[in-house]
Amino acid sequence: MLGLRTLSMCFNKSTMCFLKKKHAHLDSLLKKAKPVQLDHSSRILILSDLHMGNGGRLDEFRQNAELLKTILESYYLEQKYSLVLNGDIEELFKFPLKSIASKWSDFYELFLKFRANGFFWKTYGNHDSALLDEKEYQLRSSLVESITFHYGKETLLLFHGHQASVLLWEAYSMLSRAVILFLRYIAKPLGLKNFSVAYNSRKRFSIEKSIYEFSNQAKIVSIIGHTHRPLFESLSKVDYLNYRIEDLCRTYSSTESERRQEIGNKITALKKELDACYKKGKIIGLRSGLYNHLPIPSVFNSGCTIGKRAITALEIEGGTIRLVCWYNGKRRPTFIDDRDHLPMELGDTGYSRIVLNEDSLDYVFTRLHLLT
Ligand SMILES: [Mn+2]
Repeated sequence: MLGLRTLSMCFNKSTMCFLKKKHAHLDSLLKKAKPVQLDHSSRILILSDLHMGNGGRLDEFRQNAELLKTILESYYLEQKYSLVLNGDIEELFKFPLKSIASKWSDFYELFLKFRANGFFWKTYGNHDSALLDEKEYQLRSSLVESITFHYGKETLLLFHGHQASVLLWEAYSMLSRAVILFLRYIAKPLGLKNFSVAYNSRKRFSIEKSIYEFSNQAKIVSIIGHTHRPLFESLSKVDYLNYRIEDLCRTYSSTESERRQEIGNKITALKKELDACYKKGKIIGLRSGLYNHLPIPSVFNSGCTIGKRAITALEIEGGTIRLVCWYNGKRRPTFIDDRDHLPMELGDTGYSRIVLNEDSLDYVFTRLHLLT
């Protein structure tokens, strides 16, 4: 009995220690972040996980490169947005920087143009932290580990997200060179994909959860990338659909009969989309929900730009934060019809943007303070 109790106490103690250590990393990101002041005229685009390669078959960036270039040039630059690239921009696990920089040099020039609109910052992730050793790197003066946006008295912290995994973080700092060489010369020829955290849903969940706990404790909003899964107000797509359906069911019963058909149709469409998510989840091990209680809107994730059909991104415009999706009109993702917002076509480019979710920062922080 005593043995078991001692064992469990030791276990709890080491778990606590582990959590403390994990949060200490995140805390230091908050302390040493590059500060940026937001105001009512701020316009900021946040992208992450481009995973740029050498333009060859294994380059995951390639398929959406044209789409990304077009929207940066013809939309965000023109609309006076500043730019944050939130980590894993270069895929240095698979390709040497030289080959990436020579293939995509026009993107480097394009990124730097955003300085004229306000700023251009770039955080590093686990796949491109080796940039710190590159003296000749073209975007070196924009490279930081974390950024804070100051919105009135409130703080938003931007970082890639891999720092939440202590084991990963420590392993990388000790073994990074060996890991990089292994991945570049052994994993690449074999076409191994599974080494990336993006493909492991349990790891993904534990990283999101620890950033969620940290953010709630510090009463800040964290904006991350890394897991390749978009989050808005701490909710994944599955969580969001669940809430929407519940909400519509409630509305349905209190609505006069003429409008019920329309709401009923919407519920059916959302239900179909949700079922499709669960079906897919069987294969990729999708986990719904970070929590079983009231969600606190403290974690946002921009998703990635290497999606099969689309690019997701976060926009901040004045006091509003949005999750948006850009796609090629010919290869339209299936969910688009069920949303409240209508897609906007970008001139005659064939590309469209749709707002997946949007809220005011005042609401986000009010809810954060009321519920933590
Ligand atoms: Mn990453």
